Amino acid sequence: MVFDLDMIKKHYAALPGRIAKARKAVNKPLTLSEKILYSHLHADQKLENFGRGKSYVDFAPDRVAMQDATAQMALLQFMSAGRAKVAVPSTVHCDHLIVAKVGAKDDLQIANGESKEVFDFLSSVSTKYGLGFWKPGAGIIHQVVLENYAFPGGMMIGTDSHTVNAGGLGMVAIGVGGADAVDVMSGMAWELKFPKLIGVKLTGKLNGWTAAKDVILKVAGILTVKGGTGAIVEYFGEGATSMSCTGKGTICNMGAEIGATTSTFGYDSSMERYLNATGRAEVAKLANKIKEHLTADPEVYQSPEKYFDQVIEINLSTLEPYINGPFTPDLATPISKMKEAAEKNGWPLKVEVGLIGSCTNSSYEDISRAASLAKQVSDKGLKTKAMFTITPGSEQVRYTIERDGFIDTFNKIGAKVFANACGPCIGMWNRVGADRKEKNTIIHSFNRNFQSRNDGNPNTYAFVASPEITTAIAIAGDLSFNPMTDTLTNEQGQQVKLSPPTGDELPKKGFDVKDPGYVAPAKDGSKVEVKVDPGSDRLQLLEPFKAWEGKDLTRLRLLIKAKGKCTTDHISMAGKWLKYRGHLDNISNNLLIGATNFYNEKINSVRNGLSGHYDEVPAVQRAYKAAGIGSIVVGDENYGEGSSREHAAMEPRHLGVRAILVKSFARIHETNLKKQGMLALTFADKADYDKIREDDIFDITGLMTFSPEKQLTVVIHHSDGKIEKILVNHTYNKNQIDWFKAGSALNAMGKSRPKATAKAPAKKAAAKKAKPAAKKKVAKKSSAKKVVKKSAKKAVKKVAKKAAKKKK
Ligand code: MIC
Ligand code: SF4
Repeated sequence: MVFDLDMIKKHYAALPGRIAKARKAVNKPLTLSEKILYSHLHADQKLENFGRGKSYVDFAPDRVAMQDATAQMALLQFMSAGRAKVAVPSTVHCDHLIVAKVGAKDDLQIANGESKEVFDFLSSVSTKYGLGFWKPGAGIIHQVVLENYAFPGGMMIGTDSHTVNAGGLGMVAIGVGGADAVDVMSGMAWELKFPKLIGVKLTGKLNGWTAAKDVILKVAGILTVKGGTGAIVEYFGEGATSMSCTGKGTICNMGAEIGATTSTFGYDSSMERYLNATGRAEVAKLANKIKEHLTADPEVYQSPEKYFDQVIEINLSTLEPYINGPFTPDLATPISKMKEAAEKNGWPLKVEVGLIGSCTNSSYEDISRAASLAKQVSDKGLKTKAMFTITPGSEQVRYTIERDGFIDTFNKIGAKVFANACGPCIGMWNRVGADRKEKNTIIHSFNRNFQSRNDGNPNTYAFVASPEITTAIAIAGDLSFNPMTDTLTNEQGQQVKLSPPTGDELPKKGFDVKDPGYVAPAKDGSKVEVKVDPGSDRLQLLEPFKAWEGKDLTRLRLLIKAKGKCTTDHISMAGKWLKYRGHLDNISNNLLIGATNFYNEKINSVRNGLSGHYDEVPAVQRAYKAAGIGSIVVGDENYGEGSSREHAAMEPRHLGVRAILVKSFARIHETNLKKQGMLALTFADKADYDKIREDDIFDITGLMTFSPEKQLTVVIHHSDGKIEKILVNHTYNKNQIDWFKAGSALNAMGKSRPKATAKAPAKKAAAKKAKPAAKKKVAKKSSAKKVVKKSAKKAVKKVAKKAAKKKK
């Protein structure tokens, strides 16, 4: 089945004309990224030669994808938009809420029970508002998108940072927070600062042990976790065209780990083969007709340095496999240097678990190549030393690899096949013994390896590698094993070598699947009821955030000065907390519980400025909130790196933090903060980070004349009576300043909480007492007893009136 073929046809018909106009405006040959961006300008956006890294531009993406953990918040916001249907094709994918423990069948059954309320909510919202719904077990969002929806030259956004995976099929696909998705689903423009462009020229050809994953592991080593910020990475060259489409997907996927806005590849025969194999020959045919518009103009790839802001060249013929980590995906070590690096740094050499799969690496090619190694275990009389797990990316891949005997091969080495879901990649892994917090090593073919991410144990040293290297190292049980040079001792005491992996790019007998797990929306959704139980601890309707009070912010306390890496996993942990992604108050109990306090180097232990005592971060912030005192969070470089989860912005907003002041931000998180009405500020002089003391009190001034490119001032009142003033930068444009003033982007749009659409009482907690947050079990059924503020009631009435007027 080909989804949304008419939309693709329409886009392709208009493409040559749009590109010609853009070329005229830019007045030089165009990169692929520019062709896609310029051909997706919003109808109200004037065409001009946009400044890369400067101009804010309004776009009209073709589609939206959301996964269950972020879709809850996105759809709760969308429901307030007052629309009967989504404005562009949109889908919801249930993949993040399935705990990997026993194996696919049992785990799925448990998740379907435990998260029934959430899945029911998502499926009823989907059917009501016209979104395609992929039920639990159907697969991981990005694999399902690649198999069904991605198309060359298209543009999409998704509420997950790895939406960028679709660049493997020649799209510009960008990860965003839920509020951005609401804009596009509501038919509004989607704003993005026009990206800079990084060109990566791939020469040579992958061979032997090297896989597509090694390209991005190497690029991550070159560019680091923030080197791609604000840029699109465009890959080209003979090395690009000789690679499989899913391999390209892997490279684009992990572009999220270098902070890139997205990555992409020009249309080529590998994409045509993939479209054909996944039942979309019609799309391939259409794409073939306008081929030259689905890649850069020839001059660009001939002299890339003239057209890209930065060019990197990698020779695939000589590229070595890499292993990145621990704790950060950009710490790249070529496999031949791993022994030395591990010994020098004290990384445990014994590997406990090897995990393959995830949205990054679960293509047929990946699995078949890994299986060719697993097969050698029995052929060569070996025994696998580490535990081994597989999380297939989609039911289509799982069904096909089972049919082709690969699952059997993996079973023979004692592997566990988990559900087609995120599982261990996002801490949904009930790993036996993880609570003992022992120092140990694991290796996986996922994309991220932040501390505690996979199993909640901060002492798990997680390394990222290709599925091939992950499998070889799991067989050896040794991080320093280099399959290209080292031998293993088999059961007979002989020294044997693993032969390089082999596999098929696509299944020879074609893909197959019985139930792909797709549910189409109702033709007429108007009668469908969306229920949110007011006593639920999983779902909570949203209350509009308060508008700015119209004056400078004063007497703010310091909640935390975070030291070093502070990713969204540190700000709003996943794992068991994924459960509360639809309930803002409950999930706020994980606010910054993973961040390190600069002053005592402890995690989740900060000074309460009112009592002088140390307590957990959410508890301290709730105390400030109860006392009506605002606060600020101070952070280091690339604050908010990683995920698109807007909870990391909504939680501090909900609990009364007013500003986040850091050395630098990751793109999605900075936008999420702006969207939720927070102040996202950066030190004009990074050394001022050192001026912040634990018991300081802050004023933020200049807000009365808050305007683009005009610095604000933070006045620091030290406890010894000394006062220092520091300048802080921001990147708000006029529109975004309006969001701040209105309290959030949603407020600024004149949208508010659902009334006509959702079946739930209008009442809801507006005020809560301070409570010992993280320790305490999230209160069940507490909402029913919550206090209802008059102002909240008024707001609801107002909205209801507005909605009624609109309907007329
Ligand atoms: C991740 O890989 O960190 C996630 C979980 O997929 C997130 C989304 C989320 O937090 O729900 C992401 O990458 O955006
Ligand atoms: Fe899921 Fe992991 Fe991919 Fe995020 S990176 S979508 S958690 S598989």
